[in-house]
Amino acid sequence: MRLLAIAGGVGGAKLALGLARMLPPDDLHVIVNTGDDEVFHGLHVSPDLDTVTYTLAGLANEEMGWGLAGESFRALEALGRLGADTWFRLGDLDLATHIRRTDLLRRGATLTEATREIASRLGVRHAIVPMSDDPVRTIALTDEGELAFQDYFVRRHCEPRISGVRFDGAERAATSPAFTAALTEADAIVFCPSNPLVSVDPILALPGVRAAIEGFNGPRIGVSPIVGGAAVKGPAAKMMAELGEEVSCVGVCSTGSSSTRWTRRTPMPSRGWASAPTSPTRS
Ligand code: FO1
Repeated sequence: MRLLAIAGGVGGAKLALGLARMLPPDDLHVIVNTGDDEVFHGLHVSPDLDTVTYTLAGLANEEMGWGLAGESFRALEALGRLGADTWFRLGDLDLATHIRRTDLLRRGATLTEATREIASRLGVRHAIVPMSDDPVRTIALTDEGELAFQDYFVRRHCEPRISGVRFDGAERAATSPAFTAALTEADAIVFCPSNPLVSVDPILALPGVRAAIEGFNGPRIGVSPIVGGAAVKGPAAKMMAELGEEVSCVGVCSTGSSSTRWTRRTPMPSRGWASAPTSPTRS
């Protein structure tokens, strides 16, 4: 059974880990959102790719929900002393990943190749695949104006009220070759319990993805990140409420098709959404 899993950060990583424990490496492709990617201190940071990679490698920092276990922040403190912005907390160990990724990209590697190299060096055997090798940037439209995703999510703690979400570059971006191949070869598609608005939707916004999923013949299974009217973790419920979506697994299903509030709405052709089990990480 070849499975294609669509994932964002923590929620996606947790289900991907469970799937990786059950499936041989050739049978699982985890397609990961890169709309959250950002450049900090000149380094290309791919938060969701790293969360999935660290989780599958058994190296994730479970208390923070991002980065590596046993992390320290001495380099960041030093950067702060030198006048750099430090609201996005890059750990000392995590920095190695961003330095290595940036160097690989600078030498001509694609994001897919850089991700494969880093994941394989960290001992991950299943395929972790960026949704695209082209830049796509998630922008939150808020009552404080347009905010780049990490600005909204980390610097402003998701406090501004959102009226929409946009994926800059999505219409020009191509799906990564491994994503394209997995879409045609998969026997089943699983939507991980990731934020439908800013983790799943950027992937669906890439040209051809929605049509490929609509035309897919196998099972399409969604695991809802909303349980009992609240997000298992993160700001999904707040964001959905602000956009007028029903905060439930039904709402997740419909937001999963509205990549922005001004694009057409096509119901996701899912054959049923399961609720994620409640977890100690519920916020
Ligand atoms: N999330 C935070 O809430 N605060 C941070 O300072 C922070 C730093 C960070 C550094 C590297 C990384 O890969 C992720 C990081 N995250 C941080 C998580 C990230 O902002 C989000 O969880 C994802 O973009 C949403 O999936």
